[in-house]
Order: sequence, then C-alpha cells, then structure tokens
Amino acid sequence: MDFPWWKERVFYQIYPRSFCDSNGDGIGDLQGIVSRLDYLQWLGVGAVWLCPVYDSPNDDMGYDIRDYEQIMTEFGTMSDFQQLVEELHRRDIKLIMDLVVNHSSDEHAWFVESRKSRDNPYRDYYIWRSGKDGREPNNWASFFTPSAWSYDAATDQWYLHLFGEKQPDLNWENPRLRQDVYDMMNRWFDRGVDGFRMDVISVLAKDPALPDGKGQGYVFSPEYFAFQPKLHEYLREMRRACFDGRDCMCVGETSFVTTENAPSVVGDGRELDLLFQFDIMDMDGQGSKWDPIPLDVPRLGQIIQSWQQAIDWNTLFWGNHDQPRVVSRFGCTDTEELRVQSAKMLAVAMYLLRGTPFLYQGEEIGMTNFPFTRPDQLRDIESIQLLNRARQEEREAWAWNGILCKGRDNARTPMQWDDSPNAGFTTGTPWIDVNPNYPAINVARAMADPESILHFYRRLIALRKESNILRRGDFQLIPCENQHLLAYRRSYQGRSITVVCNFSAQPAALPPEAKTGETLLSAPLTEHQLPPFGYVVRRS
Ligand code: TEU
Ligand code: CA
Repeated sequence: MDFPWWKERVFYQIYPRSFCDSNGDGIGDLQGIVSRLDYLQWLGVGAVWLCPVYDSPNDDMGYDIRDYEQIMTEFGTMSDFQQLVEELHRRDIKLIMDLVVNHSSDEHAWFVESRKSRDNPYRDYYIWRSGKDGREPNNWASFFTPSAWSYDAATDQWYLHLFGEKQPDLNWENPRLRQDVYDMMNRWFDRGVDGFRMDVISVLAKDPALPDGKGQGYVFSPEYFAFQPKLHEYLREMRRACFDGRDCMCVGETSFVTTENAPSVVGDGRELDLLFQFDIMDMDGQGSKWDPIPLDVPRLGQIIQSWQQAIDWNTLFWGNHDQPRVVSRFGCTDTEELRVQSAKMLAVAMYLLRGTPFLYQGEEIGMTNFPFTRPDQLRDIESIQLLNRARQEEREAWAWNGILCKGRDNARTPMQWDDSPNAGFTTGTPWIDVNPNYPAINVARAMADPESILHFYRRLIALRKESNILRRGDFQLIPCENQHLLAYRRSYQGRSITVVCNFSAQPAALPPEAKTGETLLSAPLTEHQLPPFGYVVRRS
C-alpha cells in the first residue's frame, strides 16, 4: 500500500516573524529559519508549513498580502527563499506555503486599481456594492470589525471584507482573478514549493445574492459565505490548473467545516488533500471563544471519534498561530513538573491518532501563554479590536481575561532558543515581547535534558515513523468511566496500540484494556494508577 508523502510525515508550522532573527532587527526572517534547519531535522519533522512571507503592510501579520510574488522585505529576498527551499530539500524536508486568496491587502495593486473607478478593469477583482439607504449593502459582521463592509467615497460604493478593513475579499466569481491566482500558484510550484496551506479556503464563494443575516445589528452570517455550492467548482478548477501532474499537496483551513460537509471537500483527490477542522479548538469557548469554559474530556473523545469516522485522514494539531499555547490551555502549568508531564500527555493524546500531525513552533518545548498586562504589549489586530470595543462597552476586564486565555499573540511571542537575552531569538529589540519564562523554557535547556518535552516529541515522532499500527491502523475510542480519561486503540493487521491519557490533576486508575501489553511510553505508574496528567501507551 503506497501512501502519499503528506500522510507519512510530521509537519512543523513556522511563524517566521517569531522564529529566529538573523540580523538583529527584532524580526524573524528567512536566514534565521535556514540557521535552524538542523534542529528541525534532528526533531524528525518531514515538512514545514511556512506562514505568509509575502510583501505585506502587516495589518494582520502577513495575512494581508500586497504582492503575492515578493518576499516581505523584513524577511529577506527571493534568493533567501530559494536558499531555504534548497536547504530544506537537502534535508528531505518538504515545504508548504500559506495561500491567502480569500482576500488581499487593500494595498495590493489589484485593489489600488479596483477602487479607482467603477469601470476599472480590476473593479470586479473585488466585491463592490452600492449601499442601501445610505447604509451597508447588507448586515454582515466580519471576523475583526463590526461590519463586513467599508465605504469608499471615490466611487460611492462599499467593498466586502470578511476580515479587517485592509483585507478586501477577492471576487472568485471573476474568471480572470481565478486564472491570475492559479498562475501565481504555479509559479510558486516552479520555485520548488511542495504544497499550500489554504487560508480560510471554505469562504471563497459567497451567496451571489448577499442576503442579510438573520438577527439585529451586524450579524455574522457564515450560512451565506461558507461552503457555498460554487466553492467546489473553484476548488476543482484550482486542482486541475495547479496540482494535476505534480506530487504536491494542499491542506485547507476549512473554517465552519462539519463532519457532514467534510467529505464534500476531501477524500477523492479532486478538491483538498487535508483539512483543518476547529471543533476541538472551539470546545473551550461558550458562544464565543472569549468566554472560556473548562475542557470536557468525554466530549473531546466524541469529537475525535466523529472526525476519525467522518473522513479517512485527519490533520492532528493542538494549536497554530491563531490559538493559545496548548499546555496553558488544556494542560497544567501550576508547577514545572506538571507542565512537563501534561505537555507530554497532550502530545500522546493527539499525535498517536490516525492522521497527519501538525506541530506549532515552540509546542515541542512546552511554551506557555504570555502574561499580558498592558495594551501596548499586544500586536494582534483581533485582540486590539476586541479591547477597543470592550472599552466602549465597559467590559475591559472581560476582554483582558479573554485575551489572556485565548489571544492569538500568546502563540506569536518569539521562539525560546536559549537563556541568553531575548531567548536567543534576536540580538535587537523583539517586535513582540519574549515570554519572561525563557530562562527555564528554551531549546538549549531541553536539549540537555533527556527527560524534556523536546526529547519526548522526538521519540514520539520516531515511534510514529517506525510503527505501521500508528501510521496506518484504524481508530477505536475506548469509553472510560473516569470523566478525565481519554483512551483509544489503534489496530493494524491483528496488532494494536492502546493509549490512555489523564487530563486531570488527580491520579486515575487505568482502564482494564490498558493494564497489559508491552509499554512503549509511560508516565511513572503506581499500581495501575496514572499520575496527574499521566499517560500510557501499550502494544499488544
Ligand atoms: O484564520 C481564519 C480564521 O477563521 C481564524 O482567523 C479565526 O477565526 C481567528 O483567528 C479568530 O479567532 C486565518 C489565519 O490563520 C489568520 O491568522 C488570519 O487572521 C485570517 O485567516 C485572515 O487571513
Ligand atoms: Ca530580522
């Protein structure tokens, strides 16, 4: 049985701005990444997902692209990029790029043209409408701003932006725009890229009638912009235009995907290869992500089970640049011992599932959330907008709590390499503060300690590589009486591996299914008892 490379490898996500700064300007860059590739190879990763490195005014940290074929000046040059590709491939590491084509920056040449006049050749590259009674064309809310529309006086019309004001949505109805995007993607493939992570790809197509959402005020209306019928047309066209005949892959960030509609975009190789679903990421928010609730472990088990059943191949991840740090979120940072133990437990729980792991930079050393106390420490448009709005509504304390628990900047603080000033990330002033815990939590220290989270991740990656059961086996949830345990079994050709994880600070009795077998990995057990945040992995 032949598997494509993207099912056999572990991916590692790099947020370039915060990974490694090579020239002391406080901003991570391509040469910084090149200088750390031996580390990635040592860890055992087989592919890198690089967050946007394109020219951008950075209103949304690179997710607002001004030029799809220029490297952001702070990050380096196209020749640095070419060197990165070569150095990765020399180590047998694949590279996938971020593809952000739901929207561009308002500073992109297309939009600069588009807004000039109603009959500009680029007018239809974006979504322009006349207002209704002096108001927005409809009542849609955006991800980052109250209304999803901004008014442009020059032509007396409004443009749609599902994200920030400086991120106008591209008009996928326009075949010229689509062809320009495909040509651009093909040129990246020609530069040696092995695939794309497709930003909010599920919202490319909008309901052509742009109907009002149901409700008062501005209404977030994914029923009119997520998973629209035309989406499938566009994805199939893109597949044919860019992927056919190449050994390349794509993983879609399919916001609003469900176990019901997921099979419509993955599985048959005609649209996406992989998708990111957010059911687990959304579990600890009630209504909105800013209202945190504790993790419900039986529910986690149900979600995992339903996804493992819904599609043949899942992505496995605990975080990304939009999510808080997982050890702070679902593990425990009360003591150093619990941080280490719970980070290992989380890795076991997620990365032994059936699917392709995506690690986020810093996760492998158990980096934690940042203790933000002042607005000037924030860099993320989403948190800044939230705080501004909350101030007007006198809900500042609520917003701060949300930002501490869920703010995206938690994952964007610099990678902690060693205990030298600024964690070895930069010799200058970092663009965002370094987490003050870097003297204790850093790569150099973790390297020197065979019991560290880092060494554990390396073992886990190696274990996946050498085990057919883990790479190919099927999945079965093991129901547990104890509400804090997650347990499952992977089986392949008559052999199986049983995984049990304790998501609580209380010791827990092992379920009978996990009492026997050869121990592959385990926290120290006492009399068939898992310690707080303990785990055990057994083969039989
Ligand atoms: O994220 C899209 C998305 O749905 C998330 O933004 C999420 O809803 C958001 O973080 C609010 O919590 C992608 C990128 O990953 C993100 O960094 C960009 O800001 C966004 O698209 C716009 O390009
Ligand atoms: Ca730099």
